[in-house]
Amino acid sequence: MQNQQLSKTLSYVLRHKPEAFGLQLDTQGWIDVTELLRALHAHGHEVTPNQLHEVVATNDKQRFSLSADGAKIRANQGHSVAVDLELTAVVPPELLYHGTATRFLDSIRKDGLRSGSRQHVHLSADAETAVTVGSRHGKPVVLTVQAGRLHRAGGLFYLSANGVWLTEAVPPEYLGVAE
Ligand code: HQG
Repeated sequence: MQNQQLSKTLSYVLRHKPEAFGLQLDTQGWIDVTELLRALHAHGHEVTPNQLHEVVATNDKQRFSLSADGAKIRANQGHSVAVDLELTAVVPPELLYHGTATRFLDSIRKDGLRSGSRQHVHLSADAETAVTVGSRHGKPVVLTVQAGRLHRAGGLFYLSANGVWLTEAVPPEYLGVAE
């Protein structure tokens, strides 16, 4: 399997559907590396520990982490299965960004940002990243999120191990359209 394909498979297994490979994440989202490689092998994918390490190290968004002893692997964010990433709530910057597609704007103006199938709403620290995120869904548009104000009102913010800001939901009154 090519590295990019392996990265996609890892996202699928570690964020969304471990059971598709007969696997189960632990409470914190970890899977035993040996078990993972065995399960991939059982599904016809030959992946060596070296290739796995290379994909973790070189992944463009640093999507995955290995445990300190290298025995376990997990996704840093993006889960739809319930996991506890043991993130500590932190004070966000005053302004964060959310990239989305223009076709979602009416609904977002009405309901705010919802996490949908994922555990969190994903926010970006800069507008450029948000454009890339939004482009995945169609014609991109970047929304500003008044994160500081929402935090002072009791909203909880987390920073994933790979620099993605996470929060539970953003009500419409905290949103604007970036210039
Ligand atoms: C939209 C990628 C209608 C939301 C990225 C988004 C990110 C609403 C879509 C990570 C809505 C969900 C997550 C509402 C939100 N009405 N649409 N009320 N509230 N939406 O893929 O943020 O490459 O689940 O704007 O870089 O696009 O996978 O979330 O367009 O970090 O590592 O519903 O995935 O990272 O889409 O992306 P997604 P996202 P990876």
